[in-house]
Amino acid sequence: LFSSARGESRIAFVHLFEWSWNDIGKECERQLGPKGFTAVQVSPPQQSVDRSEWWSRYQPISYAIEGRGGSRSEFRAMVRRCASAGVDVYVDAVINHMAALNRDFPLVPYTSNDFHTCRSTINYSNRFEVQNCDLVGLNDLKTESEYVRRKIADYMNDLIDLGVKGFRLDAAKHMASGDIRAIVSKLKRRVFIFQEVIGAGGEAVQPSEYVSNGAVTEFKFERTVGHFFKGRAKLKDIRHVINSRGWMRSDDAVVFVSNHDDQRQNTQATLTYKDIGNLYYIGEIFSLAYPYGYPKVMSSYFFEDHDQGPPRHGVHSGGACGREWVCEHRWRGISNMVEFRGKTSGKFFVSHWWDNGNHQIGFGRGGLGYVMINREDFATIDKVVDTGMRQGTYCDIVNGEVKDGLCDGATISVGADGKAHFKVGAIGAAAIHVGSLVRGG
Ligand code: AAO
Repeated sequence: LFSSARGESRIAFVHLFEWSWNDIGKECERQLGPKGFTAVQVSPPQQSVDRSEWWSRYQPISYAIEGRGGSRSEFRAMVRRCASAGVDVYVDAVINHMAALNRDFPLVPYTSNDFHTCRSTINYSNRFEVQNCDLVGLNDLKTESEYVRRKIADYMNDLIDLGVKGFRLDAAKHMASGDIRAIVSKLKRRVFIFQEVIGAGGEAVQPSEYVSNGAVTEFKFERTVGHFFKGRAKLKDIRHVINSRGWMRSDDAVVFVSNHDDQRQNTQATLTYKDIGNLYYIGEIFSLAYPYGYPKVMSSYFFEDHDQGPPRHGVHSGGACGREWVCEHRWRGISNMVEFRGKTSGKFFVSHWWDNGNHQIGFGRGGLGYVMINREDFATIDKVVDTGMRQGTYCDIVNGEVKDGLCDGATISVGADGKAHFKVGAIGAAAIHVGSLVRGG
């Protein structure tokens, strides 16, 4: 029913966490459209409890489009601007529960009858508890009820009317897969659905139950990238782990290096902008180069405290990127790798693998692109490898930018035999693709 995660045009998307609708509209025009981002995931747009913590957005009190992100008309304007720039908008849909208040939400309306009655802490080995008890005290909606399903579908259809093209279903594990199917079947147009289901061995509810409804988050990817790039295993072995037994099919998987929860609470296992050196950067470059899943780039704000809400000023009103907002998606190697992923999408497989037996790897994408990643702490890469690419001079898009057909930074020459010489410093990367050819051979 729903197209797979890697449909023709699903290249990569960005989560502009806590960005305002006005800022997102501008960013679609300035950055996301030109770099070929397929879509942007926006923070939950429905009315929620009025608190400063970022997580207040995950406590709905009604389905009106209003709150910290901006007004309904600003939301509509954002969707239009993004659409003109060729960028879809995905909404983070909080539909499993309402705020941790009394079970009475007159603005929907929901009354106590519309909620489950179990309020105990969830034991994840018990399916009933996962899907019927309150998640961290949040009032759990009776998603098996026709009335509740209709109210949720009305909310999502309202967003579809505003031009929204996809949804992240928050806390999907806490809704029965069949309930999600029933809600999705009420939607008026075909949209991209991806469900947040954190897979964990031994739990009663598993991600595989949800693939029939749409794509699903594959947290194994995040953990694997974290594990290898934090240096806990030889990077050369990462290709034997990704997409191995027990992983979701690539077409069903939404993947990321880090998300808004794990960058706060799981930093031992997850790479984030806070990792010292360029670890997050090269992890993200790897993820965008590696043909598995539909990648989402996390775009954060600087924070110290887990609960800390977003900067008071938006990106374009005094809270600039690099000062209050991290804006990982603008880092040259990350935004240019989105372009790389687009240009190489026709050859969605790994070719021309090279490694040094340790933490240096290189791989091609069937002649459309080649990437070198150096995760050694000290050793540089100084190596001639077979890239499988056509002869020519290419701009290294991690270390340069193509402007008017010229490269303003480092270039890589591929010979008639497909071989090229790479020099890459410790914790660094280089990448070329068919779109970065600056002089033919
Ligand atoms: C806030 C306060 C709470 C208060 C509550 C109500 O922080 O103290 O009780 O209000 O007043 C966000 C925040 C919450 C916040 C909430 C509402 O994160 O702190 O609560 O808004 O304002 C489970 C769910 C998963 C969920 C995750 C947080 O399955 O769906 O918990 N994520 C989404 C959003 C998230 C949001 C909500 C849902 C709620 O992304 O931002 O909450 O709308 C295991 C289980 C997972 C479970 C985690 C955490 O995971 O498998 O299912 O996620 O534990 O409990 C390794 C393990 C893995 C483990 C993971 C833990 O990876 O392998 O098994 O670590 O991180």
